[in-house]
Amino acid sequence: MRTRQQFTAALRGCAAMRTCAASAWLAAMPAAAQPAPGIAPLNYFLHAAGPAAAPTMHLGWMLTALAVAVSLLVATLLLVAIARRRPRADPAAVHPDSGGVAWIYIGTGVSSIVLLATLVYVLMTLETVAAPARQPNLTITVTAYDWWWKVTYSDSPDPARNFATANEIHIPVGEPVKIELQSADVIHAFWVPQLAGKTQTIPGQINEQWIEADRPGTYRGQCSQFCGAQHAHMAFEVVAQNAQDFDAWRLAQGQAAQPVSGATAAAGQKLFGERCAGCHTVRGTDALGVQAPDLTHLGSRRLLAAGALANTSANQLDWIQHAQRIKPDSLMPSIALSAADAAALSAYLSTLH
Ligand code: HEC
Ligand SMILES: [Cu+2]
Repeated sequence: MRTRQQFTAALRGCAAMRTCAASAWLAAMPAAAQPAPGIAPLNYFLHAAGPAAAPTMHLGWMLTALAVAVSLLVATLLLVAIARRRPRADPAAVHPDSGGVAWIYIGTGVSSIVLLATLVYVLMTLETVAAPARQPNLTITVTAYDWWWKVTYSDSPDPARNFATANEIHIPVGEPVKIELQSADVIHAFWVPQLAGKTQTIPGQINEQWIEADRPGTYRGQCSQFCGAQHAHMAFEVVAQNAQDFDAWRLAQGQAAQPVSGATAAAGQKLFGERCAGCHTVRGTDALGVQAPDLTHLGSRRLLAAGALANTSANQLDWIQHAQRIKPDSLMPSIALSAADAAALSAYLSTLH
């Protein structure tokens, strides 16, 4: 709610000018998803949280410093040139050649050496982040869809630890993790700025990426290849946990949904079977749809609809009834529900934790 008010206040100026259609759209938006603590724009430029990201961040700093230094140097030389302009009395005067050409040689030489050194540094950085220092023990498959991420854990010999979830990737801290990237439709790109560079997901091809987090925390990820109307609402989170917490999470996610008890939740489950099961899976039930996020442990996720909303009961109902307003063109239809149906569905969804 706070976010919406801040946005609305910030946009009041342009709304008054009647030039800003976005303000009306924002006013119609439900409470926006709050970023996890510590997440701010440009955060990735100031903080790297793992060995696949730190070298590129340092490279970014170095290139920025170099660009600033060159700009300052050029500005200074320009000022000197202005100060030493031709005498006003004789604007056509040409100075006798007093070593000016030497400066061209010096400038070209220094620029070439600096550019070459930069090239070497860039290649060394690429080499450093190309592969982790040791072989990853965990492989996660991430499949990009318009406009959400399917996250599949399938590399355990124990089938209870294999499952699919959506938009939230958990990893053990301090371990390199291999990410296999696929796309179900168009080209997207997987990017967790604080953990690694971006890698495209291309239909019909498997790309690879590795990420590693030095410390526990939540790291924002974002699709970084324009993929259609809701490209901006195609976020996800990487949650890095200590080994024990990660294992507990993985075991819990592998469980099927608990049988429901109570008439309202049972009515909600029936409704789910009729209206939602064609697209969504709830493991342990007849709902086996594969074209949409697995909802078996919906309640365990922090955000809803690829980062569009905070995951609360109210937002779940709002999303189900107004998906096309919240994410226009999304492949989830807006579903009209009577008050009784909404209550039943909500009771059922709250059992999926
Ligand atoms: C035509 C297929 C389709 C139907 C029918 C459908 N959904 Fe969805 N649903 C989707 C898709 C696709 C998404 C992902 C949308 C996105 O984030 O862009 C989604 C997302 C969701 C999410 C957010 C999941 C997450 O992890 O963030 C919830 C909750 C949800 N649907 C509930 C329902 C319920 C409840 C019903 C039935 C009343 C339903 N859906 C019917 C396709 C469908
Ligand atoms: Cu995308």
